[in-house]
Amino acid sequence: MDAQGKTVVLFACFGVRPEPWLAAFDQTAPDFDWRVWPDSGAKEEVDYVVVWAQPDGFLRQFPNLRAVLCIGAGVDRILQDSDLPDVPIARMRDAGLTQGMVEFVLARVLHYHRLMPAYEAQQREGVWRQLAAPLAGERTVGILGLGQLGGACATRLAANGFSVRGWSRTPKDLPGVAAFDGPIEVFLEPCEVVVCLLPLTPATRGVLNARTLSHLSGASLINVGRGAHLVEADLIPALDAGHLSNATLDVFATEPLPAGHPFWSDPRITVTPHASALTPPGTAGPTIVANIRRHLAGEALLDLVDRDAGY
Ligand code: NDP
Ligand code: OXD
Repeated sequence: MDAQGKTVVLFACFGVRPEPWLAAFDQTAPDFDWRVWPDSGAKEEVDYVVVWAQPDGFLRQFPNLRAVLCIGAGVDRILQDSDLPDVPIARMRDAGLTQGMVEFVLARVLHYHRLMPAYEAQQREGVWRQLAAPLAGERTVGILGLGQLGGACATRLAANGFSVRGWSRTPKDLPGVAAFDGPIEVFLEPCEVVVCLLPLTPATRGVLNARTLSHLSGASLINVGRGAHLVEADLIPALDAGHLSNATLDVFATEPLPAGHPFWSDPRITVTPHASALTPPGTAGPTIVANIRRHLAGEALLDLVDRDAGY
């Protein structure tokens, strides 16, 4: 709290432009004292930190911190902090973020479903040949992770007529989605397109690897979860072996993807710069403010992270 008794909220989102966020915060909470790292003022005055991609040990420096609010859905980076204070952490759950992810996943699934990679290859060779594409109902799409984002993508793909199956830790009941919580190998077997929307936890790290990918046959992979879900060294061998035909990768073990990395130039791989769903400040700013107001009123934060589960 500052000297005037105002709640102090520090915006410490590394690699994120603060201006659009401050515009959204100013509109919804002019009564808070907003500060932007590194201009935090007195560290003991900071009540809440709005965070993204913070360095290790960063949060420990605020002795009166009451809670941490993440501008992203994935909190793996926060939880990897080896000196994390024992305060509640809220992840982002936002309609704008969800819509962005649904649009990206739908676009890529339709791209593969309607054989666009084959037509693009034909065009490069000047070939005019019609290819028979099945209708959506004959195409099986598997979604790894049926949470806020995976669940929304799964129901949208089902509404578009695809045969959708989804994999989660606990059983789910989503309209038009065959839910599955057994071994991933069995889940993957019939999938022609696989979308990864898992959180990165010790249980999901490296879940897409030579062994699991070998259960696919000519499938397309869309990884929009985290780079470390995929054992990157196993991807090109899986493409060469025909387990995969194509991949869209939005997330990578090292970001930005290093210059000269083989993924940049492989025509079977589409690289996007961790941009499948950017959290929109216009919708997410008010979501964060409403959550802080709840906490100030003595209620538990919404969208609390379960530290034991890791998401
Ligand atoms: P949620 O926490 O809402 O959902 C996670 C889902 O994964 C749940 O269905 C959960 O199961 C399931 N899950 C977790 N662990 C396992 C496991 N070991 N085995 C099987 N299923 C598991 O997350 P969101 O949907 O909001 O986001 C998912 C991820 O997407 C984020 O963590 C982030 O990494 C990534 N993301 C990427 C973005 C990008 O720009 N590329 C943007 C936003 C998010 P259960 O339901 O049983 O708990
Ligand atoms: C997120 C992300 O987790 O953008 O929200 O990666």
